[in-house]
Amino acid sequence: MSATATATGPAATPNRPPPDASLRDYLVTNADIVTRVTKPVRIEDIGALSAQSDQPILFENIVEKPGFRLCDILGKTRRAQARALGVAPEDYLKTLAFRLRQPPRGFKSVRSGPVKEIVKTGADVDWRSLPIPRHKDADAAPYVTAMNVIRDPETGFYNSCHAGTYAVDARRGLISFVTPHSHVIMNKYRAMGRDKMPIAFVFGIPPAYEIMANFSGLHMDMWGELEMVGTIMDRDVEMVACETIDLTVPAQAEIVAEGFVNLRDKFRVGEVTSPSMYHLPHSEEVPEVEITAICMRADRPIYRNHQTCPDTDHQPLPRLCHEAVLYNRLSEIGVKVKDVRFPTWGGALSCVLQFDYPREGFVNDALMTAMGAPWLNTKLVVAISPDTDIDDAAAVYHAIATRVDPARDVFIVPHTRGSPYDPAGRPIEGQPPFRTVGKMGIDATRKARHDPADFERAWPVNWGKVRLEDFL
Ligand SMILES: [Mn+2]
Repeated sequence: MSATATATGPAATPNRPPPDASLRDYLVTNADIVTRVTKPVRIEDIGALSAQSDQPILFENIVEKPGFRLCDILGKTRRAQARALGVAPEDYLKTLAFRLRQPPRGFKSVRSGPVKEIVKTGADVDWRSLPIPRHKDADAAPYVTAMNVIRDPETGFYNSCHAGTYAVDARRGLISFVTPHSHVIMNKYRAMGRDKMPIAFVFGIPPAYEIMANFSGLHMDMWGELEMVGTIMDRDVEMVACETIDLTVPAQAEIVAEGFVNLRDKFRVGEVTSPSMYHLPHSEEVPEVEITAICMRADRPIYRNHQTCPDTDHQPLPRLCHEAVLYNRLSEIGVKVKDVRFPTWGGALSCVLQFDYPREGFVNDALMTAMGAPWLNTKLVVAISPDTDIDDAAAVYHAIATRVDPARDVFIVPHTRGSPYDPAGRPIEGQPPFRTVGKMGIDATRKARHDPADFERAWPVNWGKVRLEDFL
C-alpha cells in the first residue's frame, strides 16, 4: 500500500463527510435529488409512478397505509450512487473498486436503536400491514423486495441479498433466493440437522447497504456482505439483537421483519419478474418463510420498495459491485478505465466498458474479461472510448454504427452459461431454469489502427455551453 492510500481510498473525494447512518437522514441531506410526493397516492399506483422517476422518490401520503412512507429508486443513476458513498460522481466507481479490496470493518454492537421503537410479536404480527405493493398485473400477492440477512452457521458471517418474497399471508411469505450463496448456507443448516433458518428482512437503510448486499463473488470464507457495509461507507454500522431469532440487524433501519425459512418444503410460485423485464422463469419452487416479529420506528417508518419493472433499481443495484470488480480486473490488464456500466436499458444482460488503451490487442482482452465474468449478465459487451456518452443509449448505438467494422470488430462465443432470465437462451432440458446462450463482444472504440482524427466528432460552436432553456 502506498504512503497515501487509506481505507477511505486514494480516489475518495476530499473533504466530504461519510454518508448518513440512517435512510431518513440521508433523504434530508440529499433532498436536492429526492422527489417528494405529498399528494395522496393509492398503493396500486406506486409502482407505475416510481418507475417514471430516475431519482430517489418518497411517497409521504399513501391512501391505504397512512402511518407509513415509501421510497424507491435510491440507486439508479451515477449521481445517486455517488451520494450513497459520499463521493463525487466521477470518483464513485474507483472508490467502490478500491474499498471492495479492503478488509471488512465489521459491526458495532449496540443495545438498542430507533428500529426498536415499536416491537410486535406473536399474534400482533401481520406484515401485510406494511405498504407492500404488487409489482405487476401477474403478481398474485404483494411482493417484498427488501434486503435480507442470513448468517452462515459455519463462519458466522452475515450474507445479504434481496430475495423477492410474496407476502401471501399475515405471517407467511414465499421467498425466491436466486443467489448461490443463500443456497450454500441453507444446505449448511440442513447438514447440521436444522429444519429452519433465521432470516431478517431489513427495510429502509442507506443505499450503500443495498449496493453491498448485492455483492456477488468470492468472499464466503473472508466476510459476509454486511460486514463490508461499514467499509464501503467509511463509517461504523450499528447492529442490534433481534427479538425472536438469533441474529443482529441494523439499529438505524426503518423496519425489520424477523422470521424463519422452512428448509424442508417447497411451494410453487408463478411469473417471476426478471431483471430482463420479462415474466421469467414462468414458475419456480421456493421455500416458505414464517414471520415472527416486526420492529420499526414510531414516526412514519419508511418502507423501502424496489419496483422490479420496467427499468428501475432492479437492473443497476444488483450489478454495481460487478462494475467495481470489472473496474479492478480491467485495470489489471493495463487499460485506463473511465467507466463500466450495466445500463438499465440492457435488461441486465449487457455491459458497456469505457476505457482508453495504449495499442492494438487490448480491446479484445478487455471484452473477453467481461464476457468471462462469473455472473450471467455479460451476454453482450460493448467497448467504447471516453468520448462516447455512456449515459446515452443513442450515443453508444452511434459508436457501434460508426466505429465498428463487423468483419473484424465483433466476435461471438457460442454455448456459454445463459441467464435464466434471457428469453433468447436455450433452456437446458430437465434442468430448469438453466439455459445456454452465446456471447458477443463489440469493439466500438476509436481504432488504434486509424488516424485518430477520423474519430473526432463534429460539434456546433459553443456546444454544451449555451442552453436552449435559458433563451425560452
Ligand atoms: Mn454472498
